[in-house]
Amino acid sequence: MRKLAFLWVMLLAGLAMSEPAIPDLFTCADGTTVKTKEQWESKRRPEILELFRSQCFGRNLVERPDSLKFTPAAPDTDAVGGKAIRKLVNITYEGPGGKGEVLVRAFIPKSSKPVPGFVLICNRDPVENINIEPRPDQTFWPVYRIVERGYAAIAFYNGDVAPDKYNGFTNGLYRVFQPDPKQRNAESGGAINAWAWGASRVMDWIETEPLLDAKHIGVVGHSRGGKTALWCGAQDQRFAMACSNDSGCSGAKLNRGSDPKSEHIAQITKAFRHWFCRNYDKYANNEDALPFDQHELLALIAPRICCVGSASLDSWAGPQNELKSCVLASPAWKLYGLEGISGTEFPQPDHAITGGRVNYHLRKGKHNLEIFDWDAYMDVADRFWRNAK
Ligand code: GTR
Repeated sequence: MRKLAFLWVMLLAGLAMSEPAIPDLFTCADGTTVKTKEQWESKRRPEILELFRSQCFGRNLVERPDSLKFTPAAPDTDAVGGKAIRKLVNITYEGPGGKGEVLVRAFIPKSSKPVPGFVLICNRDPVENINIEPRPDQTFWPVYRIVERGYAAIAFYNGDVAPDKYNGFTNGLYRVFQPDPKQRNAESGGAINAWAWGASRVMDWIETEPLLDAKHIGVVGHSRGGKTALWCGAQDQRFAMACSNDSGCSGAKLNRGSDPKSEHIAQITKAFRHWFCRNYDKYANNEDALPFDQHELLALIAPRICCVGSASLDSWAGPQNELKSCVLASPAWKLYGLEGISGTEFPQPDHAITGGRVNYHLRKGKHNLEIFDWDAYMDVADRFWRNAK
């Protein structure tokens, strides 16, 4: 009897210690296994996208609206000490609930050919961080640095698309396209989905701008903006690169894999109800029931470039589990004969794992977007886009 009890205790302890199974990237819903990029593209990729749509970020109210217009908000001017041209563009759209407007700020280095660049989804105070008159010392969006390195610095404020607060989905994009919030359901998109939609509308403008090289544009975001950059890059294959800075929970960080210091679905869905679709609530304290994990979000970016940046003092975002995601996502790049991440060992602060199309860096310091992070993303872009500049 005692022996039996001992065996039970051992078994339960073993179960508690074993890591919950992380969904396999290549196992389809019907149990078949992906072996080629054709199977990935036609079957598994759409399956994973659909899971993130229906269970996490939610669905779009509209795709590209017919009413979409781009209007200069001011005449173009010289900027960055004469090294760049500043363009301010209003993106407008209309729906049954009225009009919406997003202001794009673009600083494009003067060049004889179309310029590659980065779109920042700015989740911080726009006056402080994406001012139309940038200062040389600003770091969250270091326009001077980006321009000096030969890239266009493009940004918009996420709050122009949808507010970053829970107020019943009655403002921004929701008000324009679904004035009656009672029509929402468990799969209706939340704010992250709305902001990602906004970044795609910025790409719609970029495609019309002859000074920009639309084939070499990265989407960048920090924290909630980083989750958004991944979701945008996953869906919108026009972005050649997606950069997640300190995105953590529901961004690059695996949900499974023990990391008690990091944020989990229960915390994020409680504190930020407006970010996700209601179905996501089902997975609070119930991660094992999730039909996906975050490595699959990264894998949706293949074969394009994916960058994940963490900070050494940002345990809330779970740096180790962000790297694990990169490792588990990498087989998607292999299907294309390309290298995903080029190493698996957790780096020292201020070091990167770089070389393949999935790149990871660990900046020394706190939760923030800094010059070190931008340089890491631009180093990767230099490697792949040298001839584009
Ligand atoms: C935190 C949140 C994180 C992260 C961060 C941010 O409070 O828990 O998921 O997104 O905000 O966006 O700054």
